Formats: sequence, C-alpha cells, structure tokens
Amino acid sequence: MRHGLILLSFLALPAWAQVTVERPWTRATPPGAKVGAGFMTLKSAGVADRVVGASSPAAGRVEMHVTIRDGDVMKMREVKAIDVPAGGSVELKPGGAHLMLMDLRRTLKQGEKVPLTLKLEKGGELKLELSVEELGARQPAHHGKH
Ligand SMILES: [Cu+2]
Repeated sequence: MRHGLILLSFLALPAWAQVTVERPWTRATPPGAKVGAGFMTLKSAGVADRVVGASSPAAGRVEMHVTIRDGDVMKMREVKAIDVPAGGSVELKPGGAHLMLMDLRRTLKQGEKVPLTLKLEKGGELKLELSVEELGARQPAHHGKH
C-alpha cells in the first residue's frame, strides 16, 4: 500500500516539467557595473511555451532583450516574451536574445552562481543558477541609458 502511494506521487510530475534549461551562464562584471546579461538554451519536450518574466536576487530587475542590427550597429531592444517552440529549443546567446540583469546589486565574480527565476506562461516558475564565466569582450552596444 505504502509502496503504491510513493509510486503515484512520483508519476504525478507537474505538466510544466516540459521546459528545461541547459547551460545557464552569465559573465563576470567589472566593479561598479550596473548591468549583466544571462544566456542559456531553453528546450521544450512538449507544448510551446513562452518566457514572460525573470527575476534574480542579484539584480533590481531582469529584462528580456533581443539584438537587432541597425546599419553597422547592433542594438538591444526589450521584448515582452521569448518563445520556446513545441518540441524545440531557443538559444539565448551573446549577439542574440538574452536576459538583461538591470541595476546589479553586486559584482558578479567568475566561478560563482547567480540564482535566477524564469516565469513561463504555461509552466510557472523555473528556478536555475547562472554560472559566472570570465569577463568577455563580445558584448553588443547597448541602447539608451544602459
Ligand atoms: Cu540587453
């Protein structure tokens, strides 16, 4: 009897377990930096979903950005959602879509982990950790104040 109950609770995985995250990472920031970026690959084994928000204790707020080419200049624009296709994946990477950690509360140091929560339209909250990699130069120009 007891054995049966344990089995049942194990099978009752929430439906949102469909979206998974691979290799979430960010870059170390120079002292005093106010913004950082978050990258990862989002995969859906089932239905399509969308990232509709994100937050981190390390940042005042987290925005979702896409990178667009404007002549010779790469610019970032905030978007309301990032789509994860059904049975497919979307890669957040330098020069493409990414998360933007705004109003950083501290310096991000190489080797540490930064907690981050993604809010999925269907899947609810997904908690993960960005591994902080070395300060890289491959950073597109920012628009406006950041
Ligand atoms: Cu950005």
